Amino acid sequence: MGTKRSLSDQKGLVDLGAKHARTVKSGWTGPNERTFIAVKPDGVQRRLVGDIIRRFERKGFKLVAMKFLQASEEQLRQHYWDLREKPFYNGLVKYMSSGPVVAMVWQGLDVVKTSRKMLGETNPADSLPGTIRGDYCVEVGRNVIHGSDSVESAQREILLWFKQDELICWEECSEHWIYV
Ligand code: D4T
Repeated sequence: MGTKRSLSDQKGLVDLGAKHARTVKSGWTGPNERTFIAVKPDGVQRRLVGDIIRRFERKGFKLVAMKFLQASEEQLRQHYWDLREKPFYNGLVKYMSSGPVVAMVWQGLDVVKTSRKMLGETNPADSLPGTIRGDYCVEVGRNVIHGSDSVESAQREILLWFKQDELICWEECSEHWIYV
């Protein structure tokens, strides 16, 4: 790393430079596990952003990055590379690039697995009421939200959507009421 080490790295675990939130280093395991969540263009158009964020906040997960953007077809082709042979791939890329999305990184214990449960099944018809897709959508091609399906996918997707310095590691005051 040498001279490329960030200021917080050089200071050790805690960077006291931030005025209102202490920033801390984060790994990828335990309570520091991260996932990539995106409210898709239909979710944005249907004014679901606030509710979706509220669900993740109330669950106890920590927001570490968020941006509002219209992604390029190129970025979405990379994002959905594993699905490139599927018949719905081109339509999926077009729909995902057709309007703005809210891209987020959430952090917490088992956040990848738990987020997938909060989202529901890929097909909304298979999603239980109480899940995001179970409550807010009906068709697989307009299923309002994306969530990483594994820790490895999360790492790849976060790298694709965010620069390192856009991930804010901060110490939340309620942490000791969420984790023992
Ligand atoms: P994403 O990746 O959007 O969170 O969805 P899932 O992880 O739940 O499901 P996926 O990768 O299998 O599908 C990606 C994306 O493609 C759309 N889709 C899927 C579609 O339009 N038609 C289909 O038949 C399937 C299976 C919906 C989600």
